[in-house]
Amino acid sequence: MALLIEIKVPDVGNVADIDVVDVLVKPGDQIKLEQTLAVLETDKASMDLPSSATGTVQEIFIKPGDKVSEGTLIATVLTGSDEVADSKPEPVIEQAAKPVEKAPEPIIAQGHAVASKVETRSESLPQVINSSVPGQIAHATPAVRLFARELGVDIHKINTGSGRKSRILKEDVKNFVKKIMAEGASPVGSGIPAMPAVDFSQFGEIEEQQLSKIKKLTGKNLSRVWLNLPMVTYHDEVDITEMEAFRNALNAEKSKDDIKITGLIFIIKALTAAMVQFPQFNASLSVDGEKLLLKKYFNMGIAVDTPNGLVVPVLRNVDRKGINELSVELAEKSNKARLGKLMPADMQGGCITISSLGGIGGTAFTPIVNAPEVAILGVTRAKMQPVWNGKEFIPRLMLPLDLTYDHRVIDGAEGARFMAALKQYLGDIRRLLL
Ligand code: CAO
Repeated sequence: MALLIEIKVPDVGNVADIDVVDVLVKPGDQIKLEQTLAVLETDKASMDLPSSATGTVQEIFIKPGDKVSEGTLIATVLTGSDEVADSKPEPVIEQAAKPVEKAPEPIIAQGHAVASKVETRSESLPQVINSSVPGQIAHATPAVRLFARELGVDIHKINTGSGRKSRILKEDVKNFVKKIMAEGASPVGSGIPAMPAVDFSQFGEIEEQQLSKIKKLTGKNLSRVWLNLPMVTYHDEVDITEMEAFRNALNAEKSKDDIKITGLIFIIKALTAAMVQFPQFNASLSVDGEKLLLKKYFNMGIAVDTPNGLVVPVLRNVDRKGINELSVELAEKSNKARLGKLMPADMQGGCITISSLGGIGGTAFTPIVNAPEVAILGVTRAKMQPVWNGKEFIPRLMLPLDLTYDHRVIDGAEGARFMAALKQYLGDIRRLLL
């Protein structure tokens, strides 16, 4: 024989005006014994209201936002007589949960069974219903939600919990953080919303191409630097007419098989001299941001464009090497880089980096500091320009330079002075002997 069961809020220990957080069923739904009908919440507890019968929901009398008390009618369920629970369902207790002192009793209202499951938490945060996955509703207790909040994790991003009925447990939050950290992204910190996924195929044909390992690693590192360092880029240009004449003269003396000297080698020497003069450019900031770690060695990273992406081999002790030796070493390292044969040691220990796009073109750009270094020098294409000498315009070869620095370490004036010194060395390379 079919019975109409009224399901009411049970005795929850003298608490009135309990918030209805969610209603999980609707009229017409087939529900099973113990299926959660609604989620209620006080400032100290979150409660699942499970059904005490199997049957069809006839009517729902509450909605989210309502306030209910003991005895409030929740729903009516049409059921066969043998489908009514005759024993008290077990309360759902999760990690960090404290059961109520007084266990909730099944309530018999108008001859029909109403059961309850109560969980009490010491925290006062509301329970989270994770609705980020359509068709799947996961819960997290206030304790877990508090834990997630303390770590800055948006609990809605955790799709499924490993607890009963897909509840999100502390362990799930920990695993989520571990996964994000392993992927190198910040789960929290920046609070920057993720880019939305776009289905480009709706606009036309597309092709998917895997990024190279180097590109993926570089991308992560650059994003990390971008988010951590307040960077400033200072632009200037230097007259390298004399330097270029000297370089051409040196190259003219070389035989066909000799390695030619490129302008970059002079830039390496001039940059080294400027770092000797301004030691704060040959330094790294301690992780706690309290100390400057000054380096007494001079190793220079050179950004090299390769088919697989950007790599930065390091030339060591550039202060102790001459123009010819550095030319050979740069040629060797950049060839090795292009063949993908650099060893990790070849790319470690840099003090500052040069990124030269001069062979390609450009008038200026804003390179990103290769942290924990504190500065990077960008170079674009030198070109002949009319320069006013007080009486007339004369053609001079002008080289654009872009100095990006970590503003936590380098002040604007220091950056400008450093650039002025660099220009002096490049403008008159005899000064490198001083
Ligand atoms: N202005 C004008 N011409 C320049 C120049 C400049 N600033 N820099 C280089 N050139 C010329 C060279 O003299 C050479 O000319 P010739 O062929 O007539 O001799 C030509 O451009 C090619 O030079 P190069 O690039 O082979 O040699 P390099 O020593 O200047 O640079 C290297 C070496 C390894 C830095 C470079 O090959 C390279 O890979 N650059 C790309 C770096 C990069 O991708 N940076 C982006 C980083 S993003 O942050």
